[in-house]
Amino acid sequence: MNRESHRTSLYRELFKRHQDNPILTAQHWPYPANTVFNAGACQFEGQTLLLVRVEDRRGHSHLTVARSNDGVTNWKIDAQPSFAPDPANFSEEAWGVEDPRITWIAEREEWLITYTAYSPSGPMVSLAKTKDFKSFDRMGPVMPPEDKDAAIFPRRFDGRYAMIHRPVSSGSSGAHIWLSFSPDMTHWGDHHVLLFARRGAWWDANKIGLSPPPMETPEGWLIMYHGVRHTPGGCLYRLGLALLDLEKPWQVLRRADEWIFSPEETYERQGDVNGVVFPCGWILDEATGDIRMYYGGADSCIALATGRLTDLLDFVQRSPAQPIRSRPGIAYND
Ligand code: BMA
Repeated sequence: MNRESHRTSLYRELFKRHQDNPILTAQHWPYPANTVFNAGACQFEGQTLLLVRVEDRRGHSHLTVARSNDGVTNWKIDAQPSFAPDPANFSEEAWGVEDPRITWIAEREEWLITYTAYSPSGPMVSLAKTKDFKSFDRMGPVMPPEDKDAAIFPRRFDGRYAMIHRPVSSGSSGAHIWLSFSPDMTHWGDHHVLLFARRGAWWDANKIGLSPPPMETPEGWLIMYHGVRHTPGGCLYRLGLALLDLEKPWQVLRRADEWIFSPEETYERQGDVNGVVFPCGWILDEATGDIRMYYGGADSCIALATGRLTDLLDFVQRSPAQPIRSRPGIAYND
């Protein structure tokens, strides 16, 4: 047992790494790639579908679909980029498209993809929709730079769509998670902070961002987010949990104090960017309550870890309650 697994074994393990990790690397790719990582995930036509961020050897990223029957093995990967940057028509994609999150919008019977469009003015949030993961209909950028780590809720609240995202401003004391609303998915407003980055020694001090899309559960919206800890040895990306009210998603009910997942294995600690676990997708099996979390390891591979919804809810429900907000727009910072 190495030092890292010894350290973990003292805590309750909410997500268990798959023994075949990493499950996808650039070596699996049907065309040249530098790295593959940070994939959106969903269950589509009976298969697990990953929308994988692929970085080429210019440093620019595009997205490519990979499908598997069991979500672990025998991935069928599109022979070419499935969603390549289109800078001629969408100049905000000049430096690539990154980190997709996928949401099924039942009332529209289509998948919504939020992704980072890397523009020369900085990263911004863009939207695209698809019904088949073959053709994609861009809806354009919806948040100016710098903004990323966005995902749409699968349903409306009082007639409005809601999106979580992470703007960064030079004048603020940190990079926090925000919530915004829209009547049409094009025009967004009513912006306010949902979760503040903590300060000082906390694992989620100064910079946080949403990881996979919010997951609807009977107890509320389950939120997984990453916290970025700056250390003399570089950054550490770790994951934590929060719970939002089902009908008032601006109300944070619970926020766990401790991280629940952290770079430990070699494929998480060493790569193009050391010390990163970065999930953009998780899939709940409604029948069993099992959750599969797909995450990028060290910006160099895709790995899988599984947990149980009941364990996650139990953990987050025992976490500190958060201040009551009577309406969106009111936020508190400690
Ligand atoms: C974040 C994002 C992720 C990346 C992470 C670590 O800012 O850009 O795509 O995995 O940094 O490099």
